[in-house]
Amino acid sequence: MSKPIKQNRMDRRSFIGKTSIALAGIAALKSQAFAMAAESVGLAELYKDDFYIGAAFGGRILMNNDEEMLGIIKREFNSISSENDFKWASIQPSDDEWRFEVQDKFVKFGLDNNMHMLGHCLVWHSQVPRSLFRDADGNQISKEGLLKKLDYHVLTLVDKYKGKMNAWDVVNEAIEERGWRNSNWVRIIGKEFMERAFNLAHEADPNAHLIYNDYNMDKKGKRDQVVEMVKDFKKRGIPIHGIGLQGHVGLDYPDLREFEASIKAFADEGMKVHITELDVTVLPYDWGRTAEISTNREYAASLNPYTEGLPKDVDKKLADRYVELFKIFLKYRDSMERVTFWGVSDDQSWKNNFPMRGRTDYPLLFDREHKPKSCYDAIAALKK
Ligand code: 9MR
Repeated sequence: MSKPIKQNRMDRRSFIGKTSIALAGIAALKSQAFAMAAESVGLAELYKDDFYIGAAFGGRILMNNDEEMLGIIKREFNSISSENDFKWASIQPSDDEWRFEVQDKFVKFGLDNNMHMLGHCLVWHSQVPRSLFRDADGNQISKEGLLKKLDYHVLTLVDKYKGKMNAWDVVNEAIEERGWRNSNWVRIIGKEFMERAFNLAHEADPNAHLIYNDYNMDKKGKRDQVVEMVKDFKKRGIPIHGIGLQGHVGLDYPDLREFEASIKAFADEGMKVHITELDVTVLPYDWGRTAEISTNREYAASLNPYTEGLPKDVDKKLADRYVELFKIFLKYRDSMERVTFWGVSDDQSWKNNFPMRGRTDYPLLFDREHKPKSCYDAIAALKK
């Protein structure tokens, strides 16, 4: 006996209702399964045809043999940067003293896990030993004296890891919007310290990929200065292979069209492009956006609003921001060599303490319990 139509309709409607609930359930399960699959596959695998996916991490993880973090790094990333240990003050704290313990562990970890490795950084104005710019009597060192120290540092370090370290940030943060940073390097040697560093690194390891790295690269002035330097280096045969855009960004800065314009400008010069220190702060600020290391601010609770967790709407904004960024990176995949996050999990990010100590920020892919966040899922989903 056929059912009355009304009944049928009712049935059908409730069937549709149930089906869509069931389908929504299946979709949720599927996306959960996707997320879990992505988590077990890892971002590096998902992006393997596009660019390296890297992470910077601190030496403590290696010294403590932190298996949980090392496990995440092995699963998710195929390029590694050391957050601090290759900086001049860490690796050569005085003229005749070198420290290689944690650095050797870093390189061994990279080799054992077949990872691309970045040495950060050979020459920077910051994180250098006090004695560097002084002579034996404590006076300002002469140009010749500093050139000797530069040669010794770069040749020793690049030679030691020759054939193992794939790439070096040869010079970090030397160019400003209106010209060269007035650092001790420029004051004592002149701006040719930079080409000297690139030449030395190339001499020590002709196969190493050599990078100039800087922050605020979206700024037109900086972009133009960097392009001018690259053109000049190319003309004079000074070995430079890549440009690193650090990528310490926020939810509302920089204008991503400007960031993209810089990626394009560097790629157009034949440079490989590296996003070297990516993180997205969600915290409010009342200072000029910057990664300038000398910036310091006193703690203000009003600028630390998410101590109890990240509200859903901000979490969504963060995921959307990461998606916008990754869409740009994928657009330039032919020139984009690597996208490296400046840390793995939120609890370990420098952003919690810069430029104001003691805040709770959420800039990275893994949360304080080391679980992948929505932004992780969003980046993974782009490759499905
Ligand atoms: O994240 C790094 C932090 O742990 C150090 O205290 C700081 C000073 O050495 O450097 C941070 O890393 C910087 C990087 O070396 C260069 N670009 C800006 C990064 C954030 O300050």
